[in-house]
Amino acid sequence: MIQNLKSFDRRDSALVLAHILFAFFALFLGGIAGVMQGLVRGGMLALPMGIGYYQLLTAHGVLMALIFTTYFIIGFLYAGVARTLGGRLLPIARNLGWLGFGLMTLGTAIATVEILLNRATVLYTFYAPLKASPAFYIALVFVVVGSWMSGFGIFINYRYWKKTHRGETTPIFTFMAVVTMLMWIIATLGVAIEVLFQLIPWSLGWVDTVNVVLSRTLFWYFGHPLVYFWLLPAYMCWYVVIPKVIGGKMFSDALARLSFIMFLLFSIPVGFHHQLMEPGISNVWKFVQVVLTFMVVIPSLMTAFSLFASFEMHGRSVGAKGLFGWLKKLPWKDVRFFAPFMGMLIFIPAGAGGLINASHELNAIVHNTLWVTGHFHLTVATSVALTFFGITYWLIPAMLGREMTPLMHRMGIIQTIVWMVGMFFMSGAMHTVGLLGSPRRTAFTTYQDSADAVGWMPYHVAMAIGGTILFIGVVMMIINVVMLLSAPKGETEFPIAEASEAAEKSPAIFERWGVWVGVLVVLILVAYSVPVMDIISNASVGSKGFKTW
Ligand code: HEM
Ligand SMILES: [Cu+2]
Repeated sequence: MIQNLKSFDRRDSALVLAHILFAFFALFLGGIAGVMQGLVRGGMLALPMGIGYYQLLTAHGVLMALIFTTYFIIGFLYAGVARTLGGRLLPIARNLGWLGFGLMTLGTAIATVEILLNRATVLYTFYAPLKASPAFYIALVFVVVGSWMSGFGIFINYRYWKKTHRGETTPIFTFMAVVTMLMWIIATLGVAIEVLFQLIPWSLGWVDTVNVVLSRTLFWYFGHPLVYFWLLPAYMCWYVVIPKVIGGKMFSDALARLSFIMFLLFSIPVGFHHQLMEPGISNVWKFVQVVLTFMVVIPSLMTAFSLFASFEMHGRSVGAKGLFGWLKKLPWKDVRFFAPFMGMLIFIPAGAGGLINASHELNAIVHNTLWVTGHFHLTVATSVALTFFGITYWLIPAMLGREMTPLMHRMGIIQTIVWMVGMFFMSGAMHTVGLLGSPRRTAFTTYQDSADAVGWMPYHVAMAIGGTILFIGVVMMIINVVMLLSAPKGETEFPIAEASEAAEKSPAIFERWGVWVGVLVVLILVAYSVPVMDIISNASVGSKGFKTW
């Protein structure tokens, strides 16, 4: 049983809040870049002061996909670990958390300066042979190593708890946090190798050329689990927090843990589904990794089932009748529920789009078009972002010993609706115009008035309108955060649900990390060793660096 803690240790709150507020600062800056991109592509804005479109796009991708997400996630995980492992962090975990924060912030600052000085206009995927300044790549190392420090802090705290609670099952929040960080560390090894052994020596001029296919392969070995690094914390909210917010129970503790183990196994050996159009990788290995990719459907459907089962169970327990009567029993006016629920809903079309992207033949149609951009603005920028916003509404007051007011619930619900409307236009237009062939990552152009490109323009205008509405949503969220910081004093719970009495107990095998990491390593070796040996032994001449901006 989890003790019901009234307040957090102030030192833990400070660590958590530092991460959360930094995340929202990044969201704000990234939002400014985003709306400008939309307006440029809609033909409504020419960038002032010599700012380049791709420079802006690099800033947007880095700030949103890498900084906003990572800071928020680490703050959220630390808060939950403190909450579920006895009420406060071990001093060493807290110190590692601060060390991680410091390193990541140093890295973010350097990277931002390099992007602003136009020395790193390589987009957030920093694909070779685009070549940024060495400082940009070194900054990335700081960000990654910083996040490892935070991961180690969580592991140490977990190990200590295990030692002092022999035979007990780890609280599910911490279990999930450990899975998330384990996956993150194993995944970031790929990008660390790419940056340390390929990009930094090359950008410093120690070597002339870079093996491009290898660098992209290492990137996507990391890049797909990156999306699961965003998603798993959102799932943690859906599995563990939401049932408590609605006043119900988790459908099954064991099912939730099993799905996390499956996400751990099937999110890494699958990076080739981002490289389906890449020459230099044989179709056999693309096929193997696509099969592994589709395995993720199983835990995804388990998750969907579990969530709706817990909604229905709760509704019926308070007297809901009929097939869908339980829907009416959900707390629609509670933003802690409403925002993440909208995120869940959007994950249905988002996931379906993902299956399209991962299918070789269909990928050929959508690859590198705005369809893809539309897709991940549903996944990360809606499902994940709205869930993180939903968490913020109780996390900040819980950290500060404050309390939300009904006005804040209303503001939050309006913010969520604004986001949904903006995304409907922006992502809807991106999906459609992508199918018509409009490329992503392209500044305004009509290709000398080519008929096709002119036909795309109305959709680009819709994109710009949606982007503007979304930017209003960003500003509203920032206002909400400021309001939360100065909310009236009071008590806010950190909602953690218990499993329903009818549910099976979780088997101990779920915490045999050696087993799961072992299986994962085998899967990674199966999926990657032959193709990577191919890429290395049949390497072409390699590419010198290009500065296209
Ligand atoms: C105000 C809200 C937002 C607006 C107006 C916006 C707008 C845009 C636009 C127009 C593009 C595509 C540009 C192109 O391909 O030429 C883009 C790309 C992107 N956005 Fe957003 N976005 C917003 C929020 C977010 C959020 C919250 C995230 C993630 C958490 C995000 C992540 C990305 C990423 C990763 C890219 C791809 C960058 C690249 O291709 O290198 N965006 N965004
Ligand atoms: Cu992927």
